[in-house]
Amino acid sequence: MNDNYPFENLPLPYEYDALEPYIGAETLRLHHDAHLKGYIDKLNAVLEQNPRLQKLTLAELLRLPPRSVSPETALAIRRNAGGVFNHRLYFDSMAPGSVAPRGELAARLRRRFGSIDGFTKQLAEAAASVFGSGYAWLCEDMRGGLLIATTANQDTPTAKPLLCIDVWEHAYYLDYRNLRDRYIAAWQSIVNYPNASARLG
Ligand code: MN3
Repeated sequence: MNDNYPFENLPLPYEYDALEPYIGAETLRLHHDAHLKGYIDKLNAVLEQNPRLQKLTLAELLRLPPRSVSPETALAIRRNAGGVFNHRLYFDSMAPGSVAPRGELAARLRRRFGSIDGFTKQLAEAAASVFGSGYAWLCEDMRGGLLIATTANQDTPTAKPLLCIDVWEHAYYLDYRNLRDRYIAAWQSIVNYPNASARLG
């Protein structure tokens, strides 16, 4: 895992066309090779100017103590370390051919949301409700409870993320134009629940 400066754009764990017909190869290529690459390059540029931050992991960069850096640096890190973290998790939250949640994750989803369908419906509603650009997340709180969260821009939730859906228009516009609901519905067919399970505390 490349978790320190200099950050690299690691290859996707699947081919660009592997998520078709739900997400097209052109969308995925642009999203990974242009959008994520942009956040990586900008994060590296900020860290190049701030050598004392170069040893920090991505998670540590996202939890920098307030006022430990200038407001401009703090904002640039929040946007770009967030952009790297969020996109890595998003691409890791997908796989060709979703299988239903199993084991401990399935049990905890049922306990919290009543059923797996109840969870997917609430996640879809949360993703649809994001105003402008952002993400919807499944997270685990410090007591092990599951929750759904939304964030704006490249902000990252305070609870531990297990999976996320990117609802910035660049994630779906080529495939679905402005129809975010259609993208969200299609996305349910490519969710990587085994990866979400592996992140449970
Ligand atoms: Mn994106």
